[in-house]
Amino acid sequence: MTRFWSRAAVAAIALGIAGSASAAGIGEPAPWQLNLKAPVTDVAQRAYDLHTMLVWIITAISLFVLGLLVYVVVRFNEKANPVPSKTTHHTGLEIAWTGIPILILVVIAIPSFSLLRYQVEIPKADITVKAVGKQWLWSYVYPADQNGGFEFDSNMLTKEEAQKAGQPNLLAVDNELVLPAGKTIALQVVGGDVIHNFAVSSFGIRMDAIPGRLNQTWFKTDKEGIYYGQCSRLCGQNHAFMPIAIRIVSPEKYAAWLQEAKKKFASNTDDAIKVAAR
Ligand SMILES: [Cu+2]
Repeated sequence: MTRFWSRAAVAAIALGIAGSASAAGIGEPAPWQLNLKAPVTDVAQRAYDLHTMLVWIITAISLFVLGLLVYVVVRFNEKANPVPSKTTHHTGLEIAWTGIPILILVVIAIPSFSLLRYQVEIPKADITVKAVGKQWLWSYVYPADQNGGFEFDSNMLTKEEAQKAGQPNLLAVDNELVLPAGKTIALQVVGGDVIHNFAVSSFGIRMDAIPGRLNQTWFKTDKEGIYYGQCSRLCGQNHAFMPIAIRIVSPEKYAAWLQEAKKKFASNTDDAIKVAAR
């Protein structure tokens, strides 16, 4: 899918809803937004392109069928065509209306399977972190062998707190998942109680968090910023209030943050809990 076509699609949508542009950051939804969020990983970009291609195919098919209907109504109504033809078979036409849809499906399937493979095959990771979905918050675990060795909870901010922080209501959290730009991140996702789902559309990731099963996905982005996501599996009363906020920073800032976080969340480690329980 070329950039031209995806731009053309965006332009077509923009014409339909003039004035939809917003000052919102790239990692969050905008008022009156119709298109997907701006993709910032290769996976998200490829998903975006596949989506754009499908929109064009669907549009072409819909217009073609609409054209045929209009033609039939005008050309073959009782007045225009009082003596209808008794034709029942047309071999050429039957081959065409079987063969062409098959070809269209093949054209869709090739990039679709290729993207699926790209998403599922996790490349060698620079950093591995774990997200645990709980009713109704996310906990993040940074393994000890990667200069981490701590975990913390990430709770949604109240409306007032979010406003104060200059962040979007219902998406801002107290402790963000901080990760460096330009590194391949392997993300393990698991459920702590019921099934949740870790979904961040700017990254093109959406992974079920299932109790007792360790799922894995990955992402890599060069764009620093905050990217918001939400739990995307109905998990109970406060399902809508367990947002995900990922802050992508430079590797230097990440190293500094790790040092700080280690101290800040030291009391959350397993060792500390074991000591406290003694
Ligand atoms: Cu949930």
